[in-house]
Amino acid sequence: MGQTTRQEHSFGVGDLVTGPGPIIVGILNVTPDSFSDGGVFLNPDKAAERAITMLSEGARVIDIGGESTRPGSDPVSPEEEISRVVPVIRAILTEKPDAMISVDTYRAATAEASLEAGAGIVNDVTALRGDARLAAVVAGAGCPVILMHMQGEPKTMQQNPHYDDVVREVRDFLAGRANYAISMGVKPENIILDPGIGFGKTAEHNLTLLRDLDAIVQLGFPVLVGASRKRFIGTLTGVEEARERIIGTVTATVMSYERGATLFRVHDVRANREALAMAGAILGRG
Ligand code: HH2
Repeated sequence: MGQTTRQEHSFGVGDLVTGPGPIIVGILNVTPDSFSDGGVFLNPDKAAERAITMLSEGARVIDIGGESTRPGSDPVSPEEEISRVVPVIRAILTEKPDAMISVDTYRAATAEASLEAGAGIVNDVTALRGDARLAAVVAGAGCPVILMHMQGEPKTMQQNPHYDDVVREVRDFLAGRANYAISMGVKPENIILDPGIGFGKTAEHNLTLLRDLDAIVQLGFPVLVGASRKRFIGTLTGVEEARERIIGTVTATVMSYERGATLFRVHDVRANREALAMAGAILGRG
């Protein structure tokens, strides 16, 4: 498949989480319709430029998505998704051969094409439920995988989210998906868990999950939080424009870090990095 790949996917989560400090995962949506940056990075060179800026600002991973999962969004075809993400992965690695790239997909075909092009992490918002083949792809590649909680599916998930006990249900779901991944041959040390902020959740559900995040941290896997610019931050802060929800985002990042999350999927890398540097120093984790 053309270009040489940068690594043999020998990379494990351990290499990330044992490094100094928290890990910033910079968001790069190569979509026409993402809620805060849709249509901005459709051109692969522009997308690569954005990735390189985020890396220079302190992102340790770039998470590339070719399909929006915003509430109400429609799926795209696998071919379309691959044609959006693979050229961007190639363009980034041409400029920055050591860049760690994660692909935000639930499709095995897209994950395979992305890993082949040099991505090193799979970020699956369906936690290996969306495509029966993905678990085998991830296990075979020996790469880290992010398993995220979602109630329902993007098209309808925000219509009437309901839980009896959101923390218990999300925790039990994630524990179950981690066990499933391990049963399919994924190494435990390659698993990252994510409560799925905004995925089939009211503002109250999101806040409860962030408040009680240690229940998920206690499962023993690294925890990623993706609150960046999301609707509930706009609602709580009164900031309507998604791109301006930086202060609310940074607050969620810092408070999640205090509760034990170690990976943060964000659009605004610099602000989150600076806040985490301060928080780490105050908490004595610097
Ligand atoms: N959130 C979004 C997409 N992917 N992956 C993980 N692991 N965690 C998240 O919270 C998460 C995610 C949605 O945000 P965004 O990518 O900014 O928007 P869109 O889905 O509209 O492309």
